[in-house]
Amino acid sequence: MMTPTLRLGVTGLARAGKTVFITALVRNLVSGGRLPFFFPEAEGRIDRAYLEPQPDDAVPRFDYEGHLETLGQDPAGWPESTRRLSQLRVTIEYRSASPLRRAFGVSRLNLDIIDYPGEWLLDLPLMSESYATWSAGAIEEARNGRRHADAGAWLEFLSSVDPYGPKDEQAALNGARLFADYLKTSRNADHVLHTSGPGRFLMPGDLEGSPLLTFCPLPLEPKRSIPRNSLAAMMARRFESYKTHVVRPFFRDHFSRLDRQIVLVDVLGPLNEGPKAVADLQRALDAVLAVFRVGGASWLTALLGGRRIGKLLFAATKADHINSSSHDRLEAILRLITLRAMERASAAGATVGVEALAALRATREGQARAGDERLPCIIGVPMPGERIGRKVFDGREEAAVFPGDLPENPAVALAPDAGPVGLNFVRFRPPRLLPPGPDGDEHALPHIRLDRALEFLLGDWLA
Ligand SMILES: Nc1nc2c(ncn2[C@@H]2O[C@H](COP(=O)(O)OP(=O)(O)OP(=O)(O)O)[C@@H](O)[C@H]2O)c(=O)[nH]1
Ligand SMILES: [Mg+2]
Repeated sequence: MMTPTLRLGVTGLARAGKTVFITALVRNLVSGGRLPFFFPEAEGRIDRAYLEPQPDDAVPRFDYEGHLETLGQDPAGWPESTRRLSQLRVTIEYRSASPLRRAFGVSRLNLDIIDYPGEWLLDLPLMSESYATWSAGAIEEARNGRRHADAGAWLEFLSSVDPYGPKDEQAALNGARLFADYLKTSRNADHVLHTSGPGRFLMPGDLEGSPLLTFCPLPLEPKRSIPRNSLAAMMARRFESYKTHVVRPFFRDHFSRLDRQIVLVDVLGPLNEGPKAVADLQRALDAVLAVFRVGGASWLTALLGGRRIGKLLFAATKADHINSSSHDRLEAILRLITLRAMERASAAGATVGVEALAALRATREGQARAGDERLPCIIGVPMPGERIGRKVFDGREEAAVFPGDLPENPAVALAPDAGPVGLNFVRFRPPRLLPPGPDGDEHALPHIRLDRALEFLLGDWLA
């Protein structure tokens, strides 16, 4: 009999925690982990799990070993931001929980996952946009968005060209370069920013220098028709080519046939930045998630065909940055941010879950004395250059941090007139990976609720 394949979509904007999540998931399956709430493992029904060659020869393999090596260095480091697409297949050999199926012996399941730069996800909503609507939105964002200060040179360029004038390759090249510079500068200045892309302008991958990226938005007059051979006509054609040759295949090949999806969201970074950053996150996620075929049909999957996602888990990542007493509040805020997508999915018949997790737990909880009081804090090694108050950390010293409290009422996090939540948000070093014990057994990696996520996503398949 053929081994069934489960395609798990790990969805998340840039820096959401996809690569770390996938690495931790594979390591916990392949080398065994402490997973009390992942029942197939806890009940001892998983015989073994191993990496198989990835199914698509044209797609590079996920660099699992490389990422583990980075985590295992002394001092330990996090994997770099992802620059290209990669894929992996884990085969799980297990014994079913049902006596009848167990009688047939060991069962197998292939788990297929892809990893990709989070920036590319921003492209998916472009599929439903015309050049004119996209231009209007992007120009509005450049004029009035959070990073309008970075858009000066590009906006100046826009005021110097006539979209309805004759096409001009040099103008297209200049415009595209200034637009890309603006997107990159704002992104570098503000790591929690989610622009409306295009994603390849931020992370070109193998399209670096490609003519497919030689376009930018232009200010168009709503009812005026675009003459053939004008600059606007040329830009619009290239925008359409980008959709046809870049975005559509990316979606069709990797997202249109998912069985399960986990949406990873870094809520804490934007929360710390303030309500505008949270609103940006919400807008970007909402646009991206509208594309997926969850439960029923979406306009895009209706067009391209594909499977439907039956189970969808929303996960707030990096929960080890706050005390466990705040995890419920973090979940409540994520619920509110993704409310629309969640309601759409439930209404279409998908099973939806929400969870705060840390795929790789970098801190432990403790108490610190402040006068007579004992306050709950988290303890870890801040990355070099991180600061709390005036103290700058060297990357080796351990510190006890009061992370601060999340608001009890999640709506406060999204209220436009509220201030930032005021978290002490410090990047911590990943935990030390200890070498295998004398019997060759690998040490389990620390995590928060990764086992519950696995149970939600895989448990029923392995039952
Ligand atoms: N403390 C902690 N930090 C985490 C965890 N997961 C991710 N991070 C942090 O978040 C950063 C980004 O994680 P990645 O897994 O690289 O994020 P990504 O979604 O793959 O990002 P792109 O490749 O840029 O799209 C890491 O470098 C860590 O600093 C976690 O479980 N705990
Ligand atoms: Mg990554």
